[in-house]
Amino acid sequence: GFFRPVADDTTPTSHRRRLTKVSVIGAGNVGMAIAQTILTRDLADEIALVDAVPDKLRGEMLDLQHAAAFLPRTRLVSDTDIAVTRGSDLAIVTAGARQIPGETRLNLLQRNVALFRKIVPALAEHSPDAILLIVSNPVDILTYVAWKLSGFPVNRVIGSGTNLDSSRFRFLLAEHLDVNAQDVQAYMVGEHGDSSVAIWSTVSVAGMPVLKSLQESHSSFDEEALESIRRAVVNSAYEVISLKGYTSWAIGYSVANLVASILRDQRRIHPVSVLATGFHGIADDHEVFLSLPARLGRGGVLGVADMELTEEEARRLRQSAKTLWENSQLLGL
Ligand code: 6V0
Repeated sequence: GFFRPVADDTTPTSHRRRLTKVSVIGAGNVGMAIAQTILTRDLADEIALVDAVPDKLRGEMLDLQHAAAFLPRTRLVSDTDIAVTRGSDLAIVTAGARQIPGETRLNLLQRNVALFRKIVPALAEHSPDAILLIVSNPVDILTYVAWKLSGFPVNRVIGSGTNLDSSRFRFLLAEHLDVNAQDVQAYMVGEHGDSSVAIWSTVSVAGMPVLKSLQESHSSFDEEALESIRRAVVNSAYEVISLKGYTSWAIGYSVANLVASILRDQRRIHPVSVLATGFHGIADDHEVFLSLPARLGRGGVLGVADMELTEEEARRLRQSAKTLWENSQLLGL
């Protein structure tokens, strides 16, 4: 060969770094944006892509492979058979029917539960120690479905939840205040989508709470104005979908950000969909997944913050929990 061997590699097995494998199920707009961001951020040694449409899947894989000269070395594999995901550290599920303009996320439910019955048990069988990260919508209830179908402990099943809603919220506030969105702390919790709850008391810039000063400087910052900002966050998803047909870049970055926190054991706090039973007065016998600020690391969800909410915020959360629980009861899991 081109290189002459130097010596046998005698590195003890215990000193060899275990390779990190991430699988992305569903190579659509969202799955590919996620895979692309994971590649550029060098978060995995191997990425396995799975989709039901073989030509599109192979085309996407080749297209990414052709960028190898510009990227960290990452092995890319793809197959329509979920066995290609064997031994994953993390499996990200984006497969599913896409939200069509005007369709609510809950309408997607029945279509996607049938899909999950095919995908999730197979994923769990091939990667029994993996962390499952669910992105397909409606994400909160599908995270619950994935938890039930996988039989995994609850710390290893996470929904991307309001991580994206929170970044949209931070973007809007950052534009308004003319600061970098990374310096804006602001959490949206609860259901991803229409009923998400903006926690105004968490809004701070460089550690300084801003709501009070905003309300003092703009007499217009009343309850109604706050609700219109929350609605703008919710509507931004529908706006992008009506303009370009789907959303991809922001969800790609937001999921890759979760992947980094998990695989690199960063212990960062992200609003993601977790089992919320018992939090904020959610009934002890209602198993529902909703977004709450969660501490993420290599073990998955390491802890969930019991944040202080106003009575109104807690009431909205319980309302979403009730709707989600009632819907999940119709699924017969
Ligand atoms: P898309 O572009 O239609 O991609 C879905 C992919 O899934 C397609 O390529 C399908 O071929 C594939 N697929 C279908 N059935 C299977 C199967 N059995 N096995 C493997 N693959 C299959 O949709 P898009 O990528 O735009 O969206 C994917 C999902 O993400 C949808 O449910 C969206 O609603 C959801 N999103 C969730 C967000 C969040 O914040 N949680 C944000 C954006 C989109």
